[in-house]
Amino acid sequence: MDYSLAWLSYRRLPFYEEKEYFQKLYVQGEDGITSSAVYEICRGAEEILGIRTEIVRLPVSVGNEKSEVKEGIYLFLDSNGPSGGGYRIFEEKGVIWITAAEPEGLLYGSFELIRQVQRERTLKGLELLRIPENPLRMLNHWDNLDGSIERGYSGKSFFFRDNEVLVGKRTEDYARLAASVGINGVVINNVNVTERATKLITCEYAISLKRMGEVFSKYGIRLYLSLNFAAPIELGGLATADPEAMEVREWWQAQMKETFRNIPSLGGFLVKADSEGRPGPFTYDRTQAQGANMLAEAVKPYGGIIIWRCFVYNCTQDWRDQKTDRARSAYDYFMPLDGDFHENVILQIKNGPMDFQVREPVSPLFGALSKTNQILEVQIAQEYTGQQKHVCYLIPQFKEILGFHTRCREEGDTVADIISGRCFSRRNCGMAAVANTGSDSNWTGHDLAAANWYGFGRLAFEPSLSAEDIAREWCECTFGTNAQVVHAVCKILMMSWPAYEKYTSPLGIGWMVNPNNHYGPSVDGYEYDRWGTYHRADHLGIGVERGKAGTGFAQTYLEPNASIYEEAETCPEELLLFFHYIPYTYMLKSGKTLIQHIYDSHFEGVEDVEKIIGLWEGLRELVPGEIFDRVKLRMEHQLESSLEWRDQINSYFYRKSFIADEKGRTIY
Ligand code: GCW
Repeated sequence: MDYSLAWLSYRRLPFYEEKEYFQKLYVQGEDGITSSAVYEICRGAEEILGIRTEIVRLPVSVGNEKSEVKEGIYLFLDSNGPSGGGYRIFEEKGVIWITAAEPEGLLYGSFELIRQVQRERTLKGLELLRIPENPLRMLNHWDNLDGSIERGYSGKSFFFRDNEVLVGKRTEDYARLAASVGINGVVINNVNVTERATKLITCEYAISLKRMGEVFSKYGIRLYLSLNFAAPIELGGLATADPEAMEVREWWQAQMKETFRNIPSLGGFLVKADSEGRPGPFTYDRTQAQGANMLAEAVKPYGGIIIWRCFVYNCTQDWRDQKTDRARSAYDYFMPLDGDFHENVILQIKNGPMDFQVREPVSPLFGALSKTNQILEVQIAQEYTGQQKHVCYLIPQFKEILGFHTRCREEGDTVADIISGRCFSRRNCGMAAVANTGSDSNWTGHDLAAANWYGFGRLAFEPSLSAEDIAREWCECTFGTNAQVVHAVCKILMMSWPAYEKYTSPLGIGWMVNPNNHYGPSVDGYEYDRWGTYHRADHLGIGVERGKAGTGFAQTYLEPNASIYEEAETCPEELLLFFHYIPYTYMLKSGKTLIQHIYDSHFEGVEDVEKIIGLWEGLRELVPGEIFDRVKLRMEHQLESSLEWRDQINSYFYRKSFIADEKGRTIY
């Protein structure tokens, strides 16, 4: 096999006192998902404990009678048990019960049980009740049919090669990994659907996609596709893709009938429309709701859903234009449509109003939209956060986003409350991450980037887990329970996002990356470009004025957030330059001027990378040599890159401001 199984690469435990449970596994039901649960327990027992588990099939009625119960593990479907993928695991008198209302719960419970063993936890007296908070927990792959991956940093696609769909062992292992952390939906192709990818909905790809759907289904994962809004023109030869035109509606209805017949397990579609050159309803003077609803009607007979992205903005802005604000656009386009979308439409909203920067405020759509299904979109592909060459554990960032109080009501108003459906009593909602995987042998390029994949799934399932807990879990599953390793790796992970933020663009301003590839520093790279991504630095100060005197973006938030962001004095400092133009001499709460903060944080960021390397160095004999070397190499590169960031940013602002570093350090 030319790839590892990441956190499912089991290590044999020489001593584990509670092996005996695994001698026998009692199971009811023979559906695909329950069979996967059985397989996972047996595989874990064999590889970790060296035990060949005997499987005992039970008639559906047995299991309730506790007197008949013998030692072992029971996978037990119980209509009164936790539903929605939830499960209960408990140990009682030598028996481990995994109970759930649906097979998905049994599968998640089985993975959890194996995780307990991997982490060398005792099973005696175990009592866990877990119910996933977010109904949809999705990965979005930006994989192209030729095998390339847009913003992919881990090799080629394992879904496509040379315009063919690949279904094989790796598909299955991918499904195992994704399901083990609770993922239940996967979009396999890029949201930018062009050329051949438009045909994924046709008969041409029916056989392989049907198989892929089946492989996924066995692991409780639904297959989704991205579609091209202009398909009626490109595939159907129509003159228009106007969502209100009868021939267009009929074309989609006929096509969807065929597509769902070909791929019965299909969950629906993800759509990027009217964004960065992609076609959409705006061409025909129709709203985003008219476009989405037309597709929703076509997929409705098959139980399909339409996930419609809100990443709609003017990408041909002039830098002199100080009024147009990309940050406002999703809000301005979608807020007036609240309540207009069909029940099987979900709006997918990027976490921030710009584009996955290291620091952004939360999108103001969260909390404002109250009559619309919503998915929060985050990016674990580290497009703007070091491209999986730098270690940057993003779960702490996601935790902050989920915990943000939108103020849409007194209590239960956080982003987590909204996207789970609790806040506005909705069912079609959840979380999606732009995936960070590829055909590299470790799946994610940087071995430590796997913590973001693992962590995203775990967090989407259980948002109350802390970033530290998730780091520890991932680390113990991946590297074992050696305290020194766990301590150092968790420390590295927890330091990494703040470190990246310190040595890149300051206080929420973002960008300052090289255009196109988005890697490495280029302070003015986007300043005079058309993408609406400015820092507005001059010789007196820096920042985009987004209060009332500027673009007014701060006012899109609900009170008191709007007032808090409106004034520089109350604006959280990590977002200061996102919301305000600030003089270099402005005094921050730390007692430092803005310019001194820029210098200091950039020196600190590099020092943090040095510390990270020191921590990793200490693990030379304690983690597999191949992984040690691979990570070390990337960290050395990260150090170089962070120095480049530090020096370019510091020189730029020194030269603009003419204010010297108080500490007299070298600034070129
Ligand atoms: O920021 C941009 C990325 C594009 C991406 C787009 C999006 C898939 O640079 O590569 O396109 O976001 O989210 O649609």
